Amino acid sequence: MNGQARETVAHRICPFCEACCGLELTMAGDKITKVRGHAADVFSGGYVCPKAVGLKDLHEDPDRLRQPLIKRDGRFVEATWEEAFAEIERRLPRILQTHGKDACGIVLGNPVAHKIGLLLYAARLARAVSTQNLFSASTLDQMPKHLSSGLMFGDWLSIPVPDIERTDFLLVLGANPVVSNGSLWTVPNFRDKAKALRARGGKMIVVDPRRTDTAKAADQHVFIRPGGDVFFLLGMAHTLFEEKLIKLGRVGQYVTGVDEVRAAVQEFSPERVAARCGIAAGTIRDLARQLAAAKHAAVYGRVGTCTQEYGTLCSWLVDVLNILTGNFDEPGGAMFPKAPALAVNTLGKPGHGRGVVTGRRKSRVSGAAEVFGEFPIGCIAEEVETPGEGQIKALITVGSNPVLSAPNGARLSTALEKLDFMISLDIYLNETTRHADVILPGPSPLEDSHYDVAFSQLSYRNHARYSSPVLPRTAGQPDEWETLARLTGIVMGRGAKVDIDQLDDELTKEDVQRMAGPMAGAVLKAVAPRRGPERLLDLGLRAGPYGDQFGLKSSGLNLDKVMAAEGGIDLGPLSPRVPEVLRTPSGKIELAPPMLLADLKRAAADMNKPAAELVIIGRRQLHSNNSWMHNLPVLAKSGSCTALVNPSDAQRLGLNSGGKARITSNKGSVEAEIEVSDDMMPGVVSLPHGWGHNLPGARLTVAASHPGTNLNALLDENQRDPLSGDQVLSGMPIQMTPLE
Ligand SMILES: Nc1nc2c(c(=O)[nH]1)N[C@H]1C(S)=C(S)[C@@H](COP(=O)(O)OP(=O)(O)OC[C@H]3O[C@@H](n4cnc5c(=O)[nH]c(N)nc54)[C@H](O)[C@@H]3O)O[C@H]1N2
Ligand SMILES: Nc1nc2c(c(=O)[nH]1)N[C@H]1C(S)=C(S)[C@@H](COP(=O)(O)OP(=O)(O)OC[C@H]3O[C@@H](n4cnc5c(=O)[nH]c(N)nc54)[C@H](O)[C@@H]3O)O[C@H]1N2
Ligand code: SF4
Ligand SMILES: [Mo]
Repeated sequence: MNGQARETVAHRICPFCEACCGLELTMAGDKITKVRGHAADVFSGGYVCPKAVGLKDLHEDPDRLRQPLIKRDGRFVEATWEEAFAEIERRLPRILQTHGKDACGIVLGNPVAHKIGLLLYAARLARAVSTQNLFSASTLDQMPKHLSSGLMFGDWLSIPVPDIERTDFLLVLGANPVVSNGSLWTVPNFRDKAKALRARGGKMIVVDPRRTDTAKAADQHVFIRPGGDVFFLLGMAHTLFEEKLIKLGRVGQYVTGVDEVRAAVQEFSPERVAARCGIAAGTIRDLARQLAAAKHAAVYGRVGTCTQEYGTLCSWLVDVLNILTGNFDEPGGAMFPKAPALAVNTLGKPGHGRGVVTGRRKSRVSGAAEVFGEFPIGCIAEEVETPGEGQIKALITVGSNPVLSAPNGARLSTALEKLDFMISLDIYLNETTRHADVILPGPSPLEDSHYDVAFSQLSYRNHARYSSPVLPRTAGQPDEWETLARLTGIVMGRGAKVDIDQLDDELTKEDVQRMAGPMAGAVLKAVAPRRGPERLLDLGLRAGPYGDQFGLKSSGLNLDKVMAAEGGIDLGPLSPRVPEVLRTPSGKIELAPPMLLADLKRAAADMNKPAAELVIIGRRQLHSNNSWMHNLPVLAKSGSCTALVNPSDAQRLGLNSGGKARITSNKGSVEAEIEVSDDMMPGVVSLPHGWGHNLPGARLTVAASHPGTNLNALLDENQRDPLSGDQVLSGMPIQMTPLE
């Protein structure tokens, strides 16, 4: 091509969001010249959103770290990998020896779920450190759904998803999949799937304090008072019982606790809950009747229903409605995916298990219960600040930016400065990693392999897809699993020069022996040439529900076959899995977990809480991803951070579009640009999260030039759903005053 590098085409699954779209990348040498959807991808069929093109800017971003950084005398200097690990070996083991394992906190961020190396090897690091002080983005997000699913179905990750291609009625609460592209529900091209649902005569209804793009694509939109979902859902359940609309269907024989739920929802009639949720009793009854009458229906609740003080109750009630109306585990209803690899609900004895427990330990300072091995992320600052045994002295962050992503980042920033040592695995010097002593960057997403271990467990259709690296890694750059393995070696006392392949062999052997017992030797031999995450994946695929069982079932899956299938392997629509999927001790679906029934008393006592005059909620934006994509020019030019205000509030407060306002809560005060919008429910303001890139010491050139406003500066790190530990991010009372 006239002296230019020859163009080649490569395929890669997009690592940015849960939709997991297959991309087609046109490359000229190591440059991306075009990004589009991979039409032959069996799962996403060519769909992409505008963020996909950000892959090029991310790969080329001069601010993206290519070398480790070490802080010396308060300034970051570039270091070799040997120097970085030597610094860690010099400082971390000493802290662990002096202060104990809990002195080292670990924070896992959103990208950990999107990267196979991070997901599988951060777990190993956490096991090696064995700290109680484990935190993650889950308590800013979906922990309530893990807990309700764990209590009802026996495993934290047995989360049902709507079978969108066969449903006739979809009730969406607190989610905006047209923009977010779906969450706890891997469903690329939601918009067209919703369109098809309506075209075949079905109906979509959205319950949200904002008329979102998803609401605009729906048949009906219902405003709800932020934090009011539990009351709305209780009113729905009440109506189903009162109007004798309950039909459990096939799964009925596996459900226990229906009578307890009937009694528990008795006091929450639509008439009593209406004011608290801001939805008229007649509307609640009508929606319950429509849900019950639909041939196939699914209720889906997401981030807006989790990040509130009754998050676990909401998450539970969503599935209670699915079950009570006979839509659970049925085609067109809410169904369990069956992932090909490493899903707990495909392992062990089908139909029974140990279930889940919480609160095996309490956090040291505020006594928050451990849930799914974690404490709430809002506890980090107090655990660093408060002296005593178990105080956090060292912190390891992995793909996590809690200074922007979590409430009250200002307090967290001050606390992080008090640490004796902080390590960040991250690709940017940003608001959080500026506090680190050592930053260890991962490779560009073009340089690593990809398989969605987590999201194949949440997919609208079963599938197996693998991406090989598009480009070779630059010299010296380790894969992130290798970096985590080396940290694990240091923590285990094997030193920075630990042979990570040998360590990986040992730890993998232990894992396999636990699972395969006497077969372990043969199993390991079968995957012998592989190393790292690929070996674990091959083990998972071969032992999984579609696997070749290490040769016993020659038609079954293994990694070679998945690698050879360029657009992936389609494993069909979701199919009923109850009772096989259950891992509860009773072998039943627990409709009435005692912990949840007890929490209803809290809700009942709160039923008459008056609405604050003005509250704030968050939103996601099409050209942005949480806190870290504002540095990519192609995306930055399309998104801006504005506070959406209903016209009646704007008029009352003297606010105008394009003008600025001061927003104040009892936690903080920020300035924001105003956008008057009748998409907002009166009394509710919406500001996107992940902005506020004006903090000193970060190296985000593009983001700093349009920093936006930090929503989380207004929120309270001590406000949580007490059951799941999820932080309350929605419905904070605020005041607004115009600024000249
Ligand atoms: N107010 C409010 N706050 C929210 C939310 C909300 O709705 N409202 N949403 C919450 C939700 S759902 C989530 S998931 C959290 C997310 O919050 P975080 O877990 O902090 O995730 P991100 O903000 O996406 O930041 C990702 C971090 O990983 C780094 N990174 C990106 N790619 C890689 C990589 O390949 N390797 C490594 N090692 N690092 C990488 C980025 O530089 C950044 O530091 O935010 C939450 N915060
Ligand atoms: N473009 C883009 N895509 C993303 C992300 C991103 O930052 N940008 N982030 C990714 C991540 S980490 C996640 S977890 C997913 C989340 O995916 P979604 O759950 O779809 O997230 P949001 O778009 O924030 O939608 C939440 C909705 O809840 C509404 N809401 C707020 N409070 C309440 C309430 O009290 N009740 C009800 N019923 N609704 C309420 C908000 O108005 C908003 O419309 O998106 C992912 N995809
Ligand atoms: S929807 Fe998500 S996975 Fe698909 S292209 Fe956009 S960012 Fe990537
Ligand atoms: Mo999230």
